Parts: sequence; C-alpha cells; structure tokens
Amino acid sequence: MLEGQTKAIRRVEYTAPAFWIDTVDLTFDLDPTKTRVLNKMRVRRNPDVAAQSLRLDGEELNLARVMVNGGGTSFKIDGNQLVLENLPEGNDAFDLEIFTTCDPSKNTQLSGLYVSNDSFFTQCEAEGFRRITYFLDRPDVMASYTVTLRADAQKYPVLLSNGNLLEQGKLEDGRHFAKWIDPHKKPCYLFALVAGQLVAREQRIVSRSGREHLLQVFVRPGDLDKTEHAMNSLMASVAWDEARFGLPLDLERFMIVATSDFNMGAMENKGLNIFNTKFVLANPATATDNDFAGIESVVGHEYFHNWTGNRITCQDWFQLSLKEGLTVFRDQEFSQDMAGVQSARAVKRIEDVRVLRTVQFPEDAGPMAHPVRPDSYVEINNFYTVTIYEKGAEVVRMMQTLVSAPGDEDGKQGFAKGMKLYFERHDGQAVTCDDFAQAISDANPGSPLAQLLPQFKRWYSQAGTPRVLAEGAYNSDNKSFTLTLSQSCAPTPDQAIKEPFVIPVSVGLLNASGTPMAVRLQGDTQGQAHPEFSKTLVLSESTQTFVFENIESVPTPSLLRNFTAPVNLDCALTEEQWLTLLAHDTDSFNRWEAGQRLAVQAALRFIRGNHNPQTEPVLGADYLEAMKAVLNHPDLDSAFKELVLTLPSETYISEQLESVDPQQVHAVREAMKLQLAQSLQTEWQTCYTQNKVTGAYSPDAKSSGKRALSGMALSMLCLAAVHDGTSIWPGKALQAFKDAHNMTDRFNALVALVGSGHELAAQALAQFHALFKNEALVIDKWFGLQASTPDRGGNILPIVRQLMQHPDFNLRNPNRARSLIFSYCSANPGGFHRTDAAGYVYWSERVIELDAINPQVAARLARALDRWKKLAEPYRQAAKTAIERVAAKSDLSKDVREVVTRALAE
Ligand code: B3K
Ligand code: ZN
Repeated sequence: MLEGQTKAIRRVEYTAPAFWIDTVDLTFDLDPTKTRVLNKMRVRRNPDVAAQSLRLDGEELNLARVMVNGGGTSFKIDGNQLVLENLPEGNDAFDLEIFTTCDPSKNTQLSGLYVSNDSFFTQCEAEGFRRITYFLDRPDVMASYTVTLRADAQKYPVLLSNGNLLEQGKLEDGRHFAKWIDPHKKPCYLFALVAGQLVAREQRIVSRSGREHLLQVFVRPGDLDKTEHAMNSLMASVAWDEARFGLPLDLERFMIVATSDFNMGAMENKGLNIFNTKFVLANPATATDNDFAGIESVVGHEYFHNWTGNRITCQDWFQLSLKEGLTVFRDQEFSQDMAGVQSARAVKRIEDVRVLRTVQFPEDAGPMAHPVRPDSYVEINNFYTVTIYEKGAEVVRMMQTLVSAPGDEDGKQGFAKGMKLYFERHDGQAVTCDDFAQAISDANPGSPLAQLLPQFKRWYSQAGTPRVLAEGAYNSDNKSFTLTLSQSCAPTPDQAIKEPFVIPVSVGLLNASGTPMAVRLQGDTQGQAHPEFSKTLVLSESTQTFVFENIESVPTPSLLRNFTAPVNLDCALTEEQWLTLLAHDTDSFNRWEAGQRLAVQAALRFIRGNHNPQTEPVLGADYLEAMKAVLNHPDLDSAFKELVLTLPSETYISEQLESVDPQQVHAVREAMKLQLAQSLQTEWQTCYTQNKVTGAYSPDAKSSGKRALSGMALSMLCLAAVHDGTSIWPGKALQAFKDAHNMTDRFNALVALVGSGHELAAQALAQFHALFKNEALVIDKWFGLQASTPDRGGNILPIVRQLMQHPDFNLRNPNRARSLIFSYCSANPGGFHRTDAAGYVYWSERVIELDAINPQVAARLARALDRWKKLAEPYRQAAKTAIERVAAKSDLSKDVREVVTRALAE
C-alpha cells in the first residue's frame, strides 16, 4: 500500500475550496475500453481563501491535455492530484480544459464510469467523479452541467444524463449524440450518465401546481413487465412529498435506470436515479412482498433526496447524515403513510426498530462505532453505515417528537414548519447538520428542542447507544407513582467520557387488569380538561424523577412507547407485568416489545445457567399460553402476529450477553423455535388455512401480512413434522410450492421445506432453479436461502463452498456475491461461527479475493467479524487470527485496511 493512503481526514480540518467551478461542459466519446472525456470548466478563485495553486482530484485517468484560456499551461501530478500553479491572478473567471481517457471495461470497482451488460453506467458518490475527470471532487463545489454523449448508435441507442435533453442527432460512422443540460446546480457526486440498449415505461403526470412532468423507468428489453410497481411507487412519492412537505418535483423529466451491477441499493443523481435492479424489478411471479415493500421504500428514498440532499446538499462528507438520516426518516414516514391504518404503521415501525437494534446497536458497541456526524475517516465509503442512516433517522424523529405541542401531539406540524424554514434558509446551498437542527429548532421556539438544542446535538457528536434505567415506586398513601430515569453510555473508540443526552421517553400506565390509566405529572397544569393516557418525558440529566398523581393502584409502566429514542432500556418489570403489556398495551410497539423481552429473558436465563436445550424446555408455559392468545386473537393483524411470534434473532440475543458462544445461542434459539412449533400446532394449522390469500396478487399491507403469517405457520408445521418423523406437512409444503400463484407463497413454501431439513427440500430447490434460471434476482434468492438456512451439524459451509463452483455464481456481481457470501458470513451465525474456525477461514479468503475486484463490497464483508472481542473461546482467538490474516496482506485497499485496523485496535 502507498504511503499516506491510510491518512485520516478530519472534520475540524475543513476549509472552503480555494476555487469555485461555475460551469462544466463535458463531452464523452463512449467506448468500453477507451472513453475520451473532454471537460471544459469556468473556474474562478474563491476570494475568501488565499491559495496559489488549484489541486484537482483524479484517479486512474490518462491525462492527454490541459489548457487555460485556450492555451497551454504548466502542471504537475502529485499523487492523485493534478496541480496547476500558474493560473490567472485576480477574481475573473477563466476557462480550464482537461482532456483525459479512461477504461470503463476494467472498472470492476463500479465507482466512476463502468460497463455492465454492454451498457455504460456511472456511480459518483462519494468520490467516483474523480475517476471520470479531474475535478474539485467535494460536495460544496456546485456547478451547472452541460453534457454531450457520443457513442455507436446501434450498441448504445439510449444516451442519458442529468436534466433536460437539448438536442440529439446522427454523427458519422454510425455514431450518434445527445446533449443534456441540467437546469440545477449540483455537486459532482450527483452527476450521472447512462448509455445502452434500454427500454422505458413512461408516465406523464401533472403535479398539484399544474406543472407537467415525464416519469421514466428504464430497464433492459424483456424487463418492462416488472416496472409497474416502481412507477407506481415513484408517482406516490411525488404526490407524498408535495402533500406532506409542500415539496414539488422541480424537473420536467425524472428518470430511473436499473442495472444489475451496483454496489448498493440506488443512487439519487439529479433527475437520473440509477438503481440496483433489486429495487426496481418486480412482478408477482418473481418478487416477494418484501421485495415490493423494498422497492416502494427505495424509490421513495431516492426521490426524496431530490430535496433533502440535492437541492440542499452536504458541506462535507462528515455531514452525510444531514441528507441520509433525514431522507431515511422521510422514507420511513412515507412507507407508514402508504401502509395506512394505525396497526400497519406500527408494523413498519417495529420492522425499522428491529433493523436498528440488530445492526446499528452492535455497530455502536463495536470497533467501527462513530457519531452520527463522524470526526474522522480514512475511506468515506466505509461510513455509509446504519449509524449515519438509521440512527441518523432516529435523531430526526426525536426532533419531531421534541417539537410536539398541544394539538400537534406527534410533532408533525412543528417538524414541517422546521423543514419549511430549512428550505427558506438553505435552498441551493451545501450546509451542515447544525444548520438543519437550528432551522427545526428556530421554527419551534419554546419547544423542548429549542430549550435544549446544544445538548440535543450531542446525538450528532457522541457515539454509542445510551442505556436508560427506569425504576418505579408506588406510594399508596398519596396515590402517586414515582418514576426515576437514569442514563449512561459506555465509552466508544476515541470517546471515553459521554455527557448526558436529551432523551424523549413516551410513557403510559396500565392498571392490573391492563386498562390504561390517566397520566398526570405533579406540577403539570395542562391536560386537566381531557385526561391523557400517554406522556412524553424529556430526560436530559443523568438522573431525573417524574411523579405521576392520582394513580389509584400499582401501575404497570409502558415505557419508551413507539421507541421514542434509540436507547437500551432497562426496567425490572415482573414476568406478569410483561404479560400484561403483551396482552393489553394500547401501544402496539410496546406490545410487541413485551413479547420480545419475555423471549430474550428466557433465552438469557437458559444460556447463563448453562442449561441443555436438548433436555429442558427454554420457554415457560405462561409465555406459550400468551403466544397462543396472540395467534388466536380476533382483532390483531396477521402481520403483527407474525412479528410477535418471530423470536429475537441470534444476533440480538448475543448482544445482551457479555461473552458469546454462538453455537450455544444458536442451539437455544432453535430449541425455542421448535417448542413454539410443537406446542402451538393447532394454532399454526388454523393460521395456515385462515390466512390464505386468494384472488389477484396485491402487495398491500393486509394481504402481505396474511401471507407472512401463513408462511410462518407452514414453516412451523414442517419443523414439528420433521421432528416427529412425519411427512404430511412437508408434502403439503411441496404441493404449495408447486401450486403457488406468486413468489411470496412459493418462496415461503421453499423456506419451510429447506428450513425443516426435510429430504423433499432438495427436489424443491432443483425445481426452483429450473423455473427461474433466467431471472437473476430470483437466482440470488436461491443462493441466499441455501447460505442462510439454520445450520445442522456444520452442513452449511460445505454447501456454500460447493455453490461457489456453480456456473451461476459470479463474484464480480455484487448482488450475487452478497446473496451467497454475505448471507453465510453475516446472516447465519450458527453456520458461520464454527468451532473448527473454517467459517472464519472462508471469510478471510473471500475478503482478500473480493478486495482485488471491488474494495467497497469487500470492506462491507470485512465487517462481519466486527464483534469478535465479544466471542468466547475458541471463537475469539480464531476470529482474531482470521482478521490478522487479512491485515497481513500488504496490498489491501484503504477501504478494507481501515476496517481491519479498527477491528484489531486495542
Ligand atoms: N446516496 C447513495 C449512497 C451512495 C453510497 C456511496 N458509497 C444512496 C442513498 O443513500 O440514497
Ligand atoms: Zn440516501
């Protein structure tokens, strides 16, 4: 590795750019192996910064010519920078012209300009534009772009870039051109081009303001029948942003293009979003309900970036959560609004919190822990994390909660006012997280957010998940209930001491029969006219006491309703109290949470006591009765039932332990599952038959919830059957697999068979492959399922190694690599953490192999062993050895280098 490649970039070292680039005129002669790029810029000095030289970023470019104001100029190359020292003095703009070539066919990193399936695509965020031309590749340099694309007309009939098509026409030698002009200034990370054989679904819409727009979804010929849902999601997104936030579409044309080779989900390039096919293509035969939901959410997310990210962008990459946290919050709200009824909204909230707690909480407790606004990085691509995205969204959500007011209990109106002010102040600018928080606060003077703003912003600067301890005491003499809340936060790398956070805690109280009690705080003057049943307390000190009055009997507190803050909550409720919440809480989130608590407690008791799950039951009779009641409940949604009956993941259980034996956790959880399967057989059978959905497929919340529950029931029935040595249910599952009318039911039946370990699984897997051999996204599912299936006696790793030899396996395709390798290393703890260390050896081989192809994808995989220090022996030492094996390689990318260096740091 080159000297200086591991140098950390620090937030405090930010300085404004020494030059501005006002306009960029790019001409591309597209050719897979040698693309020519002519870049003409209008540049001027930034009068606020004294600097002589202009340093432009460039990577893997062949430089042919540099001209200033039409004439030659001296320049030098310094590492990855082109340095121009003899530039015109004064504040006048000058012309800078740079001519380079690059080789898109060799670009396996998929950053910059690359070729996929004979088409050209770009990916510029975060620092890919420098792989296309020399530039000030930083988000605070915003320019107006004109782009001319020239290419062979037959091979590349469609030529797209940002903005509006100005002209197109024929050229000599069978080539043609298209010229695009983007009416909006943008940072270079939002530049995009696409060229290839593509077809589009088109839709004209008229927005609220009466403006006409053309929406287009481009895919490869043959995939048009899978674009309807993406287009519907896009139309819904446009309407939602206008209705909820008053933010209209600001472009005549909005394009989405799908590619099967993509490092992440999608990219919000101005007016020309580029998507992973996984988040565009769906029809009932090939996509599951989860896929449909994922498409809606990602299409929404990228569209919402048009305002939060593109119109107002980030000053520097440390501010990434300014656009990502906010946009995730917006897409979560969008999906909730689309789901409709309250119970379906709660399901979405539970799913989001589940991701936060199973992925972000571990990140925040491990070697890669960083604040929502990091202070330093080596490779920015390593910081597109669940902390920046999901925790960032929670921080925005807390702001909304903290600007609530009488008549606006959830804070939505206050928050919308804040957004309005944010756009009034900063439209067209590159700003910071401080600017955002200030706007939300200023629009809501007097709110808890405004009162506590500097302290609230510790959520941006302090890493780690706070712990909140809640202790209640009932006083029967004066009928009061005293709730003491205390907070703490463990040290994280580089941050030993944590100051108290501002933590909104929504609270309700239930009496012994589960009826909600009116909550009134001592000294509270409001809320007397109408009794309130929920109250948001604001914890801002290390310890605070809240006294509730007129409480007639010992209450069961329902704390942190709807998960009002991203914290770990410790509260010593009795099993009976958790059961009361599970049966009666009016807050659906906490109702679900009560079930999870009971299951986690049962698992932990068992693991800590070193009991044998083969000989003793893990789950007690009360819990099983409660689950039975949930399944039989006439009013609860199927989707909610499925969530309640889903046991906490092995990862989540492990996070609650001080030292983890993954095989023990796996065995205990599998035993719990089997117990649920066996004790509730009658209920599962009823669920299976009662939740069948007939008629035309629709991915709506109600039908998808039913399919989820019937799928779970089938899995449980097959599991119990295999254990009892009977084949009736596996036989039914195979039949259901064959008869299915949609991918959700078909895949659920396949999961049930494979998960049960029944011999019919092999037949179903073979048939599934044969049916869908031409559908790449379905074949990804086929690989993924086999790699993530619960391990039985170490059977998964040999299957994974064998699947690497399958003709359909391709390490260069990120979706395929993820479907096999990540499913095994990151989503199958029981299969991966082997006592013989063979899983870790496999991991280290793949990290090294992938790093040579695609560092971004490799660095993601490198994080699978983040939590190695928490492992018990022999896993701990074996994991460390595997990480050291990777770290010992001298030619690692800085992406992987940063991850393994942090993992091994003391
Ligand atoms: N902004 C992109 C992510 C870019 C990742 C670069 N490594 C997609 C999104 O968050 O919408
Ligand atoms: Zn985003």
